[in-house]
Amino acid sequence: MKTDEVIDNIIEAFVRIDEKEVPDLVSKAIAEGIDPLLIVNQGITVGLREVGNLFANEEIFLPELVLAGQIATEVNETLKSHFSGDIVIEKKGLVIICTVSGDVHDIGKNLVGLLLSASGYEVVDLGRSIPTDTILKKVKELSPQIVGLSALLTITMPGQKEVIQTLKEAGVRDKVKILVGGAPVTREWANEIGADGYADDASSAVLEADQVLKVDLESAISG
Ligand code: B1M
Repeated sequence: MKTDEVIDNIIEAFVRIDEKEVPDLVSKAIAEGIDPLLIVNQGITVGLREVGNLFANEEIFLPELVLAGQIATEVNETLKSHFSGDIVIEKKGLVIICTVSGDVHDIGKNLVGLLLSASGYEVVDLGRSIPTDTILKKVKELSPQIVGLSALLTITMPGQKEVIQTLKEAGVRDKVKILVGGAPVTREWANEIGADGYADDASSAVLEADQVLKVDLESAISG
């Protein structure tokens, strides 16, 4: 079967919220040698977004949304081993990552953490719905190079801004780069709140992390 067809089948199985078919198709895709990144970015992510649209249009309801989330979490666990291990590297830096306060969505954040870790970052995942004070405490305690903040709800996006403000007030904002993302988050929003980087998917998050740290390195050299 062609890659496109396999990916389309995964999306369709997500839309049907088929808890047996999705994991089966993902395992099959892996066995056929399809790039796990493609499965994540074009299969699982797109499938879940379609599910989100059905929910928004009241064609499905909360129990189905919960089930779709569980299916994706399970499948991502299976994919984990296909990301880690094959690339090894000296550590590029420490990243603290979490979903902001009031927001329990963690599937995208987990994927971002997974790819950052597979590409050489040490990742400390604080979890989901993490209070701003906890993030500040961890920044002071661990001195990471990057803080990654995920938000999936429009009403929790201001939580990203609050973290930046809080780090500023505590005098640690300049010691760390802030990377933001999540479905409703845009580059414009990232600029508006004074984040250093933004990414719209997990692979771009790795590139963006590399980018913000390289810029830092260059300014250190020129300074
Ligand atoms: Co909810 N939910 N949800 N949900 N959910 C959305 C986000 C929604 C868009 C669905 C919809 O109505 N169309 C909508 C938000 C509307 C809005 O705010 N504008 C919504 C809603 C309303 C809700 C509830 C309020 C529903 C209710 O209770 N009535 C509730 C809120 C709970 C809360 O947080 N307080 C809720 C709950 C849930 C579940 C728990 C059932 C479940 C989450 C399970 C879990 O995460 N463990 C869930 C799900 C599954 C979704 C959808 C369908 C899928 C989200 C997802 O995992 N996508 C979602 C629909 C959508 O997003 N369009 C929806 C797949 C994932 C791989 O993509 O998370 O976008 P994503 O991550 C991507 C990028 O965004 C980026 O990279 C990731 C990988 O490619 N990225 C980053 C993410 N974080 C990043 C950080 C970075 C960089 C990139 O740097 C640090």
